[in-house]
Amino acid sequence: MATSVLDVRPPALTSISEPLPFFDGTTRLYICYLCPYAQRAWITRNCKGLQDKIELVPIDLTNRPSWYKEKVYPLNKVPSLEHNGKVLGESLDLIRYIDANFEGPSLFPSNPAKREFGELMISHVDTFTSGVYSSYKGDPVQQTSAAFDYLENALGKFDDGPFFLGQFSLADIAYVSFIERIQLVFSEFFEHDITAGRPKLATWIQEANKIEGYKQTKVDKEEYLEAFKIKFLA
Ligand SMILES: N[C@@H](CCC(=O)N[C@@H](CS)C(=O)NCC(=O)O)C(=O)O
Repeated sequence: MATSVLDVRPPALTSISEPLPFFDGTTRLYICYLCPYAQRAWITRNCKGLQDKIELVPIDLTNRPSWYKEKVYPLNKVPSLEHNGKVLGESLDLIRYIDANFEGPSLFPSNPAKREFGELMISHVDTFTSGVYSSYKGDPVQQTSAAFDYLENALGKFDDGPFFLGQFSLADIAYVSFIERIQLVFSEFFEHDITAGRPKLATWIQEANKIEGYKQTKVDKEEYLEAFKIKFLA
């Protein structure tokens, strides 16, 4: 996996930032540093070694440039990818698109059993995240126990590596930015370690943290927790 390029985080563009020269042949990935959906596409770009091929364009979603909605992505969300004269969105579609349409190591195995399980895990991720997010209004530790046990169990499916399909893949990328945030929130606000009694999940997180292409995308803890407080606990 391509890992070694050091990525400097460019400053986020705001409402006073000049429009970019859109559709000039540059491939651009629009993200927000706090957004777990955008982070999926960013990790995929890094892990394929596309730092020089896909320019990272961070947007400040709290003060976004009006040209983003008008000229780039009418849905006004991140992530979006400007590529070959088109703009594509939806993080789970984008990670597949980046994997399939750019050079670099494949992030989805060819083995049919692994592909099938990978599809299953990717199709489950929205159920997982919405279950966890909705638990924040109730008793998160108790209400999410089965959801984390499901992941622990899934991590036992293949034994040729610590990830869902053995090696790090799109299936892990679908989850990792969310688990990162959920782990922070559970530890900070609910004094709970989501990996307690779940050794495979603990190893998965530990091993993901060794992947440079992911490490470079990790959210700023203080900034995220502050934003979380405003959104979920206010
Ligand atoms: N389903 C979309 C969700 C993207 C999304 O909701 N992104 C948030 C930031 S985390 C966003 O852009 N929100 C801006 C808005 O809704 O105005 C995906 O997977 O890409």
